[in-house]
Amino acid sequence: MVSINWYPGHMVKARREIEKNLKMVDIVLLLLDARAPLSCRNIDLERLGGRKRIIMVFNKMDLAQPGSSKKYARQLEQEGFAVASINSLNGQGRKKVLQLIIDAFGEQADKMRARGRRLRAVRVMVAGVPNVGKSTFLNCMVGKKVAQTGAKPGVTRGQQWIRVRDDIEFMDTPGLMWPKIENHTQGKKLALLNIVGENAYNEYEIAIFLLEVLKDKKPDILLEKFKIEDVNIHNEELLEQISIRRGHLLKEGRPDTAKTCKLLLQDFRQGKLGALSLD
Ligand SMILES: Nc1nc2c(ncn2[C@@H]2O[C@H](COP(=O)(O)OP(=O)(O)O)[C@@H](O)[C@H]2O)c(=O)[nH]1
Ligand SMILES: [Mg+2]
Repeated sequence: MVSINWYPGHMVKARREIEKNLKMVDIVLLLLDARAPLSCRNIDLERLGGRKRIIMVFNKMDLAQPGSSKKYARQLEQEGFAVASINSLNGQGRKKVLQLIIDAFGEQADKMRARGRRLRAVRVMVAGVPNVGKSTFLNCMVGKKVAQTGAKPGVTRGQQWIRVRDDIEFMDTPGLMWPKIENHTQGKKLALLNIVGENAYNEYEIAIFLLEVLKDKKPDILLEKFKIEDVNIHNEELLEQISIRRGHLLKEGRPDTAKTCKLLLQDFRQGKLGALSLD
């Protein structure tokens, strides 16, 4: 099992903050990593949302295999969620997300109009696991830099609304939530996606897991990029061969597998192994 060293204090605080913020929004937009949307889900948050509309957005679509994303999008749609995919780095898919927000607010907007009330902008809270791209997504939706990306979650300032259009505003602090880890494989996926924090897992174990995924889904990467002749060998041997092919050697000439593990994880996370889905 990937042992996860959580900090319960932070988790409790984050949950309380989400609960408080939920009262102020119409819609929760749950950001999921398109490479493992189901593993990033958080039933706890879905419950906290109560009867509020939840929109599921697969972020980092550029890094996922389209067939896999489609399959899970359909599955979530069958569960009754609105689903869209986006690449927050270039804005691909942005329009559909805006449309889903307007659609999800439609019924409530009609009610407000019927009661003769002035229509206000729909309020949206973005939520998701660490590193899923909440800040990047917010900046993408707004069209300018309003949230710091790649940084550790910061201290919450006073509540502010970020206007995306006249009819849509986002809460400026995304709801940070930790994934609920139900099993060993999910834990490994979340570690590989850089969601659980590097102190919580063993790089060797996660790199071996990545090799297994590659063997299964993209053996071409092993054959062509790493010049492996036969992928049907033991994982340890495969790792050593990759070390040698990439020139990761210790002084005595032995393969430096620790270095290779680190770089394999980095390559995957930077998209250098191409689109690769985990779920
Ligand atoms: N390839 C790709 N990377 C993304 C996308 N969205 C965010 N990222 C990257 O994911 C990392 C984490 O993003 P950030 O917005 O800081 O995540 P947060 O912790 O959820 O706020 C950063 O390195 C972003 O550049 C995307 O759609 N595609
Ligand atoms: Mg952030």
